[in-house]
Parts: sequence; structure tokens; C-alpha cells
Amino acid sequence: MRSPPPSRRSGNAEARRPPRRARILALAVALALPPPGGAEAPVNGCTVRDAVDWLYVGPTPRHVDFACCAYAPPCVKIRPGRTVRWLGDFTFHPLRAGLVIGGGTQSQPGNPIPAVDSGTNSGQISFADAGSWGFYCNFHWATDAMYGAVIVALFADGFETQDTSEWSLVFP
Ligand SMILES: [Cu+2]
Repeated sequence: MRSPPPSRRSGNAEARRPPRRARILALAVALALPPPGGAEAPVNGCTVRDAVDWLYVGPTPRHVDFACCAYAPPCVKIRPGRTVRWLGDFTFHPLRAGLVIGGGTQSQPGNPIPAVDSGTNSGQISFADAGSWGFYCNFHWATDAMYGAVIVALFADGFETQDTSEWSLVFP
């Protein structure tokens, strides 16, 4: 009578190890490199497809207004190196950079959005790097879902044709 092959004799955990590592690797690649024009995990409820398109407008219209208790618009997309301004009463709606995930907030390394606790005009905030940069109101993110994101995306058309079907969040 033949004994079972070594992989069976060593147990399920041993046998499953390579597929699990392969799945984790695949997930890491998928997170780092969203497919051009493909599905994308929302950041603070925002996706490239649904974000208000500020790729082809000048600096004047690129402002996020806020009052109790929402940002308007909450989700925008801009070109690398461009700016966004926040206008509203920061004393009652302190601006914070970061992610709202699973009932909590998380910092986001590289996010250029400053903490603003007073005044009514953030000034122009520059976004040098591609990414989905989250922001939220420190008083109302939990109670009113007062958050959003500035998505700095790269588009295959080089901003020539206004065809935004092909995009990436990473520099090649
Ligand atoms: Cu608020």
C-alpha cells in the first residue's frame, strides 16, 4: 500500500501556503496599480469616475465650499501640481487630512492637506503627487459623513483630448 504524497501528509495549512501568498501578492499589486479605467476602491466615498472633473478648468472654480454639514463638491479630480481651495467656517468645521474607514479616521502619508482650525479660506493647497487624498471635518465626519477626497490622477491622453477613460494613480 502506498503512503499519501508529502503535501497531504503535512496538513492543510502547509498545503495552502503558496496559494495564500499568491493571493496576497495579487492583492498588493491590485492596490498599488489600479487598472487604467478599471474598478477602484472608493476613498472617503470618492472614485475617479464619479469625482467632479476639474482637469480642464482654471484655478478660480477649484474650490470646495462647506457648511453644516457637507462639502460641495466632496469629490474632485485635478491634475498633478494644481491647487484646491476650501471656503467655509473652519472654526465650526475644522479641516483634517486623512481617511474615514470603518468608523474611525486614519492619517494618510503624503497627504498635502493641512489641518485648518480657524478662518474662512484655506488658501490654495497644492497637490504635487498623484493619489486619492482624503479630507474630513473633525467635528462631523462621523455624524454627518462630512468628508471627501481630492483625486490627483494621471490620464493617458496627456490632458489633450479630455478623454479620461484611461487613468492611473501612480507615475509610470
Ligand atoms: Cu463640520
